[in-house]
Amino acid sequence: MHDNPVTRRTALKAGLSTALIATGGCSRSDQRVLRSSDTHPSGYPTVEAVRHMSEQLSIRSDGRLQLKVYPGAVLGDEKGTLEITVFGGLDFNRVNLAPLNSIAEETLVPSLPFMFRSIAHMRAAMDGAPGQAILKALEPHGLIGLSFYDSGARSFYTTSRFIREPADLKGLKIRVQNSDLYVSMVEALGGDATPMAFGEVYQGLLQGVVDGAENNWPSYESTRHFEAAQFYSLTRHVMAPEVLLMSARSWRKLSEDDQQLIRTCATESVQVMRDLWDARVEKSRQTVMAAGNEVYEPDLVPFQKQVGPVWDRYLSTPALRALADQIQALEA
Ligand code: GTR
Repeated sequence: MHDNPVTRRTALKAGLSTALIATGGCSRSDQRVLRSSDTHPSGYPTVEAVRHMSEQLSIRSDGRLQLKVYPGAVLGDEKGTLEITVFGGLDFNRVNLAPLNSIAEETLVPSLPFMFRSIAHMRAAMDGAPGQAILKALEPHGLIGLSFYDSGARSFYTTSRFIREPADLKGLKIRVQNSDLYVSMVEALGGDATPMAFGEVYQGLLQGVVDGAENNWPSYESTRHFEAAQFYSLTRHVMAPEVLLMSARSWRKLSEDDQQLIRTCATESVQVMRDLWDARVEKSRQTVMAAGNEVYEPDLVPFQKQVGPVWDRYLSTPALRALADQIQALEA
């Protein structure tokens, strides 16, 4: 369902007819209809933040710039839609940093386990010079980085037991995002890593294709993974943010004024997203706890120690090491 070509075609057609409806049935010659993909459903903070941006764009361009959001992975999973974005078949995309790891190596740095000491540290880094450098690094790869959104902290959940220490991952097949870094991370902690698209994880957990996965509170809750895998251990091992980006091909077709307007609206949507995010984390936690789930708070030090070699492997150049040092040195 998540990556169905028929649904995709229907959605693209729907986008076209919506554009006509929005203009009262006749297309305005100066109107640009832009499309944005998201793997999350309506109501999820990333989707609603881009919708907020879309409203602002429409208001401030007098209806000329229409940004249509396609939630729920109807246009495909993050890896597939990213490829389409690079080729200009999609204008905007909201993805996690993980699928960008194989495209721009700079994105590896904030994706590393235990890179950030807290959410405040992550926000300071991504709002500051390191974040700007990482967004800029996407450009040679056909992508314009617009802004970072929160993604909280990812923690492990399994169908059978709590992860109290790394040894508890032994013998467990853990779903990871499509990134070699996360395969290495789970292996360094002693588990078996299984890369899998987000939309397949729920069935994967039910059918025992995987024994567990890892994600933040809102994703654990919105996907109903919490019903399939009830043992949530707050390892908080990754705080990699989400990113909103544009296809460089679509970008180049816009006037400088429109580019600037898009940048402004994207930047403004960050605070909107953070407010939605903070509220959603709490709501999701309550939903999960109300279902009778329990959580375990492990000592993080053994986990941090065990992923040391992952840092050495992925901080493979002086420039990446310097970026990591810059982030670590930030006080927040
Ligand atoms: C979520 C993230 C998605 C996707 C998903 C996953 O937290 O918002 O963009 O990366 O995790 O695990 O695939």
